[in-house]
Amino acid sequence: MLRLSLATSAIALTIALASCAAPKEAVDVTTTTLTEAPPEADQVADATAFMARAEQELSDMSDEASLVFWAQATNITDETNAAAAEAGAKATKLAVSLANESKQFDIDTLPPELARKMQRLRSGITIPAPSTPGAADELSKITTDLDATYGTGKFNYKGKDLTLDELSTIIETSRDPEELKAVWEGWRTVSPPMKAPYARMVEIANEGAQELGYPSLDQMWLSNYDMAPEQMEQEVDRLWSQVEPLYEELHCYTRMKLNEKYGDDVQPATGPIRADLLGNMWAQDWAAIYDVVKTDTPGPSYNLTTRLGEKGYDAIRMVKTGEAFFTSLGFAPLPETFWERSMITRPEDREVVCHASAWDVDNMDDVRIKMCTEVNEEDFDTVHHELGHNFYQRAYKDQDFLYKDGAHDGFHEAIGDFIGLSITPEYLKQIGLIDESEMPPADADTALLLNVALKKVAFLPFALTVDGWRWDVLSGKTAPEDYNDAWWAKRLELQGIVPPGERPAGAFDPGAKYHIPGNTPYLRYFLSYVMQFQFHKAACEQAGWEGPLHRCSIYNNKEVGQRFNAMMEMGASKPWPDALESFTGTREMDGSAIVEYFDPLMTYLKEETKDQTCGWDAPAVE
Ligand code: X8Z
Ligand code: ZN
Repeated sequence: MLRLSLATSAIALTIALASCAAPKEAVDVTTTTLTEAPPEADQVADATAFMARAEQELSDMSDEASLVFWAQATNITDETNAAAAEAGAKATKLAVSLANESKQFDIDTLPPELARKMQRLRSGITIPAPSTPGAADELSKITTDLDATYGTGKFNYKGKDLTLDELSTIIETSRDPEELKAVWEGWRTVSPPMKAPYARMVEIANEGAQELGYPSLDQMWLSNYDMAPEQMEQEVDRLWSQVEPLYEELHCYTRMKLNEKYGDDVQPATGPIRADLLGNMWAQDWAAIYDVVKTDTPGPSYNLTTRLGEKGYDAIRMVKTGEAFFTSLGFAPLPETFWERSMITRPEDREVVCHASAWDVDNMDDVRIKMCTEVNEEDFDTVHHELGHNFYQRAYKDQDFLYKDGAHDGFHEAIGDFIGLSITPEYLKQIGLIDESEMPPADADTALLLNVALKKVAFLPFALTVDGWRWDVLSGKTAPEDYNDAWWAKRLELQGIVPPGERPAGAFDPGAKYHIPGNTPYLRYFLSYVMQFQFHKAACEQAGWEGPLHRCSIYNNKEVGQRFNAMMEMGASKPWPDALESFTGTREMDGSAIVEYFDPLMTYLKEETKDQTCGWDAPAVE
């Protein structure tokens, strides 16, 4: 599958095809019969032949381009950038020309199988170019340059050029507000040069989307969910309204603790939170400030980051441990080539795109990860996340090319994180990372849950911010001169956070987050963070678990593994509600599982914040 977004590569071309919604008038194939009028036999025969050729050509192109993209992402040089730009342009041209060719067939008269593939062919290009001569080349050059600018970005701090990993470590560990502000602002000096090319890219890609029959690219992205784009937006609103109260409570509690630590001058007790105090470069995961916000209740006596080090774990052992979780569920081990070809740690001798990704280079067996793994809890989670992509890719490898993909992109992101939710104290004991004597007692549950909430609940509005901002940019609602203000308006509205100081003219802060220059749609992570709890709850029920959800681990459970694999094997061959139903018994995405998971924590937080003025009074953003 030429799915060159994050699940496979950093270059912004996804011929990932994920839906059944028609470009202008979306059709929900879960409820609509596409074959009411018997199609002309000739049309079907022609469409079948066209599709066979299209899948073959895309598959060949994918094999070729993936290797070029891998070479660039694991060794950024002028040459590899040029080769990647060329391969990207070639792949875009092919994808666009096939999508345009497919217009000769009337989707509504084709048999459902063929209609589904035809639809995926049309809506699945992440950054489409119009067929105007030169457009695909210009677009590909821009996306490759954006990617390389981000990948090689550095900031000179105290006389040393620091990479994003090094700057991130300071944001995670420093408790000096001046240092935090300097480093936070420093990383954002990397992105202003991206602003003009980004605006040009939006212009070209929108022309591409329009040529394919969509009003703008945001609508094309939203057409990849087996329903009309407007309906999908409503779904997102519905899910957010389910989980928003969780976030508001966590925000209120965290702000209170930050105010206690830093005082009113640094973090006032009311209003938004200062973004650089939250332990993450983008304030998307707050687990690094656990020590600052921890509860007064008893907590676990161990720290997973420290423990991994004490037990002699290195990056490879972390990945082996992740693999062992999957094999404990009945999945076949990773192939030898995974170990030979993956990039598991940052190479010393060259520039690489460090942002973690998982690749399916030949759409068959050549799966790999690319990570700059460090021995800590965060990367232990990320290892499971990335392996989730690889095991999904292997599970659907026998599907037709256009179905070698997630049921929707949120499924792809949720597989590994769902496994990660089973990294419980009991599991850590089973694999020897902690002793029986260190098993946290029941009264440590609040503290354990807070640690997970700082990763998972804090993330939800961030994910909506990224694509909320981007949809407005792509639809033309936000003009280039307003990019940065619109970004901070969304950050304030949804996350209740503000920058540590005034932003300079020319700032392009969205560009300092990988997925903006990398052109990876971000709604997928919001969906994943909701659905991974749905998967977890369903799995724990299948396992007959009766305790609290956060203590449940499905490690070693072959029955759950078999049912999970059955969903994974489907790939994108059926509308996503079918896949969801096969594992969870429900056809709807639903936030009630994450709400249930954190229920004991929310009771605690509400009590702790009862004297606070929660919320941050942001003016609503239209
Ligand atoms: O980009 C990723 C993965 C690769 S798909 C490492 N994630 C998002 C991010 O880092 O912003 C996982 C969580 C959200
Ligand atoms: Zn991912």
